[in-house]
Amino acid sequence: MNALPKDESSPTTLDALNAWVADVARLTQPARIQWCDGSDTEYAELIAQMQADGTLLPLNADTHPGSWLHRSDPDDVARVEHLTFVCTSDQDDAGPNNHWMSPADAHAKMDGLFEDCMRGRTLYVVPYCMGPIESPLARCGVEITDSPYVVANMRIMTRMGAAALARIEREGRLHGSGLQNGRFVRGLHSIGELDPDRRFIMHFPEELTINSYGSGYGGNALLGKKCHALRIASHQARKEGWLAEHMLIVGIENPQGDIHYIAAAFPSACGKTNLAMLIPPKSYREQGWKVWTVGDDICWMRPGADGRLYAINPEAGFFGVAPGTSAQSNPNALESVRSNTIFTNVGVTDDNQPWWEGLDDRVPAKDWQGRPYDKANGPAAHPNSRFTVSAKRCPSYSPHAEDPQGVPISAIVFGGRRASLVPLVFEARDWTHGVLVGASMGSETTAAATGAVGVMRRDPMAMKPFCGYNFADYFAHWLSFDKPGANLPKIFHVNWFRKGDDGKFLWPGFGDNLRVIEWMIRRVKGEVDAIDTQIGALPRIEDLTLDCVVLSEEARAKLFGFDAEGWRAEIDGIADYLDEYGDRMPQKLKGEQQRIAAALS
Ligand code: OXD
Ligand code: MN
Repeated sequence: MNALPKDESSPTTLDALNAWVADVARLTQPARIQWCDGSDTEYAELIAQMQADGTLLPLNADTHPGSWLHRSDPDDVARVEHLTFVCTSDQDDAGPNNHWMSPADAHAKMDGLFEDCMRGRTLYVVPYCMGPIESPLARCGVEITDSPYVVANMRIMTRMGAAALARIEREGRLHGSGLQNGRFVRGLHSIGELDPDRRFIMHFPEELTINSYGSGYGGNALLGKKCHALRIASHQARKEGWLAEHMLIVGIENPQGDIHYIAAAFPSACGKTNLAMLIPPKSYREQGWKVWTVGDDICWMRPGADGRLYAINPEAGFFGVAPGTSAQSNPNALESVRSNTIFTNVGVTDDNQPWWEGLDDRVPAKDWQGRPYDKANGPAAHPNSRFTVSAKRCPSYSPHAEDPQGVPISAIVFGGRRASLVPLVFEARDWTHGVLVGASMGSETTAAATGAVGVMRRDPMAMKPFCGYNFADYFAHWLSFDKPGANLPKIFHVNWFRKGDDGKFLWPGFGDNLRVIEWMIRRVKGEVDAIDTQIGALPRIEDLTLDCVVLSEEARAKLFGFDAEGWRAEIDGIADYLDEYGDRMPQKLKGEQQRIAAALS
């Protein structure tokens, strides 16, 4: 056995953490170990080091101070769902929705990959907290990585460093020793050789452990995000009676000053960031409507003493999709990324500003791979290029985003990218129906994961790539919230992406989506009636404030109408989908599907 690298620098006396770091160091053989404290000095040193070795390229310091460009390996640009596994002792616990490997096989495979993989590299120990440090809803983890790019991104995306370590120590002491000492999630990550054939993202929910090898890309490598805050957290949430969801959280303030918080689940790259940072249409702004961003990707919710669901955003930053972000689509995001931002895989202009398709009319000078821009090579920015920026930089960041108890949720919204059939908005008749609406969500795939784009797939609650356990058990968990004393939010479904016969979008989207949200809030407050149909309650068109929105006859019919024949086929498809989960699928959900099918026939 090789000697341990000397680690006199450990700032903690938490035995379980020191022992784990020592074990990992023994396995991976790094040249040195650095415990990250999250300080400005540490960040500046990491940036300087990455600038020196070319990992980060400086951007125009006049237009984008403190901002950097990272060009990833061209084979490492998105999440890899086919290489992502949930490793439970019983395969059925992972469910048909996950790739599964036995924990023993997965550990053996990963230990083989990790062996000696950090030779000549620094092993960074990154303590982090998902959620406000003082929040009882927050959960902590430690990521060990050999990528300074990951460390810098984790510092933006999480509460990383000394304060997180202090909480981990506090909880560790409370919970005593043992495998799950302190309940902190252990994430081990190495970029390895960045070889797609030696790349795996493994989750061990029963051990609160993540192993990720061979990718430096966001969702595969920033382990606090998808791996911890969704896959592992969903498993923890089920055990502890809360929900870990792929949802934005936004506060909508009306002219009277009342704020309603909405949590919305849309699949990756379907506009969560845009909705979270929405700018109200002019007439709404003039009346005093305001929008407050709490989170753009992940939402942890639990019932409060009053029976309502309270939500926190476990993240501290945005890892947003750059293409399509513009002064029209999302001015708040654009303002956020004017400084102190890490851009990944965008193009640059001739004066070295970050550039992506949809930003403006300028012609870029270089593409995301650093080649002189040539249309023949495809887009200048990779379709899944990203910005990483602190949430605090967002002009609409909510003053309540850091509230330890979270914000009360008035409505939950599900939505997908559906060119046909699905109307602009409908409301579920009750919680059970709402769970079915979420469970049967479908959407066309996007560039956020490798694989074909534009293919319709079922993506229940936008959690297909992220639920750390069997979907049948997940739906049962959702259903279990409907119990005496609960005061649950209303559930809605939206589709901003309905197309007309000419293939163009029928709804203007972006800021105008507030018109739909206003209707939801009026429904929550019991202020307006709706049209009851078999699929749920549809708005009466006159109840939406449509000033300045000109809709053709076709648009009105398709956005606000409902095609019974098309829905019959959809509901049959949903039955087939639920059946894929066999007997484990809750009878209550199947019953709900049957109720709608019968009503439609
Ligand atoms: C993301 C994703 O990065 O969902 O948020 O892929
Ligand atoms: Mn996401």
